[in-house]
Amino acid sequence: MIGYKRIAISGLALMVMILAGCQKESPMVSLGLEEVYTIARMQKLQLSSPFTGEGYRWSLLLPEGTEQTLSASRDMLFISETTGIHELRFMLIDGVNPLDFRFTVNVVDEEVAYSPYLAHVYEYCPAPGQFINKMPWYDEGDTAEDMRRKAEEALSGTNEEMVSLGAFGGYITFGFDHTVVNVDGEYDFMILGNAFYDAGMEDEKAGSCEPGIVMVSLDVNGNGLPDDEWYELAGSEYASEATVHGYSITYHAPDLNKPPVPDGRYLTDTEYIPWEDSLGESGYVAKNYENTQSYYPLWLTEQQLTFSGSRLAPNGEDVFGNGSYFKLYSYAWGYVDNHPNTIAKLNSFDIGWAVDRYGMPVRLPGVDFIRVYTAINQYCGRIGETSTEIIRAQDLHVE
Ligand SMILES: [Ca+2]
Ligand SMILES: [Ca+2]
Ligand SMILES: [Ca+2]
Repeated sequence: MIGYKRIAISGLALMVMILAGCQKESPMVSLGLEEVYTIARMQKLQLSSPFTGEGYRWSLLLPEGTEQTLSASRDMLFISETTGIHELRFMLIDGVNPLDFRFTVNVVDEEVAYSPYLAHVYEYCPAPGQFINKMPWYDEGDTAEDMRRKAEEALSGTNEEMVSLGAFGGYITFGFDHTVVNVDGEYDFMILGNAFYDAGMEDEKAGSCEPGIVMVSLDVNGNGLPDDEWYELAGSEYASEATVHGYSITYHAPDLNKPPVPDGRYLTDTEYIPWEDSLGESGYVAKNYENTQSYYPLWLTEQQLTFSGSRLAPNGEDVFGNGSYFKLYSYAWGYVDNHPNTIAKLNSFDIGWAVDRYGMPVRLPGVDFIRVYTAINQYCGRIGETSTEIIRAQDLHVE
């Protein structure tokens, strides 16, 4: 593992460094930046100006003599998908003590070859659903950590065992053994689900399409945990008036003493798991004859679960009007479990789609954490609640 030198300087440390610099008569030591950094590809080099100033500019010096600005803030994060030598420049804009410093970042191959496939599941937090406690399988006594590990085993590498996220809001957070680089103008990673078009519905692109929204995050604080800012990847419906941003929903654990209310056809209890949402609506995740286990995550002690995010409009059509056959239409692009896995492009994602909470585009050099959540709150008769499933995730820049 090739590390990088991270510059994080407290007032005291800075004083010590300046003193050391005086003794060695080396102005670069007092500056707190190195002349040469060596990092592995797809690893982050995070630098910070050791001094405050009126302005900052970090840039990449391009071979043709031009400069590409990387950051205009005190901090700069550099990452490269490919190996090679990069010349960088840091300018501290200040009327009293300006600085203009050039340095080199040498990007080399990793020592142990990266895997292109999902390596870690950080959180598995499904909403209630007919495949919860089955995908992955819950054994009595399992904890949240056991279920996280089971989800990780199911999805790691090319295992391709299905993991269900349940009804609206249920999510999973995962990552790779490296940072996924945002290559400009290219898809960066792919996530596969279990969507399909019904026979004869290829032109309509409808069948079992259960879109999940993707969020991404960069490990800015460098602690290896997904506790940094999250950004939504804005898919085709992001700006639609039918999309509800800032939506939230609360599900309640089923009352085991309540007499079930069957519909006499597909459902053993139409009033199984109650929910209410931020729009003032309420309803139930019903229970069906086919899946008889608990639909509420059995490893949790909480009696209610709240999820929030952007909600896409319902996409199902009750073809015969009796709940026997629902056709779920796909959305155009930018969602998981929304088009068949055979169409790689429509299951691929560009970090360049990231937006902040205000909907403003964000330029991320790469991402360490990816989250997928079920984006529709919908119940479809015989086939039950709409839930996103995933089976694999893959970095498209690693062979
Ligand atoms: Ca990209
Ligand atoms: Ca973090
Ligand atoms: Ca699905």
